[in-house]
Amino acid sequence: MNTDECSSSPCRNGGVCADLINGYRCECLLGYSGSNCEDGPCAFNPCMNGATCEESGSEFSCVCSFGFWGSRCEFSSVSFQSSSFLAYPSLASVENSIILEFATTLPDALLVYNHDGSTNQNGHFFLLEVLNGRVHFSFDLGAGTVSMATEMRVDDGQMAQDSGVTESTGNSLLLVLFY
Ligand SMILES: [Ca+2]
Repeated sequence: MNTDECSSSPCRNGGVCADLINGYRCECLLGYSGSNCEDGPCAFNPCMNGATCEESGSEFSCVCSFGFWGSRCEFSSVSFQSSSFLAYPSLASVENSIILEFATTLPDALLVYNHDGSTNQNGHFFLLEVLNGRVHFSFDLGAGTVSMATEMRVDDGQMAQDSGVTESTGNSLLLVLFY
């Protein structure tokens, strides 16, 4: 006599039950596993470095711990506490090449500020900052302040995949300044 082991609906998360002789088998939906499809996409800890895994159907997303980023929080980065900065001597009055990569979730942040050391209001400077989520580049080489800004927002917390000023998909800028 064959009993229907599927009558108790043992398969979870949308799994389909197949009745067998003295048993059953669950056919799990994509993203689920286990004999009763009890393991969701977070069951195998895909998020790294202390991240929290959140399930949404068969998909998962990682909420990274502070200082980590990436789809699985596999990358680490040096971060600044609020209102802190690194200070260096002013750049020399020659060609300077600055390659900068950053990731931020803040809509407003100072990235680079360089001035010529003079204390009057006509001093030369350049400034790279994030304002309202967009990168602004400002400078004054003696003819008044010039400002330009990106249209895309960069405060998505993601690091750029490649660098170069012509790339509009990431958070990298290549600045070549001629004084
Ligand atoms: Ca059976």
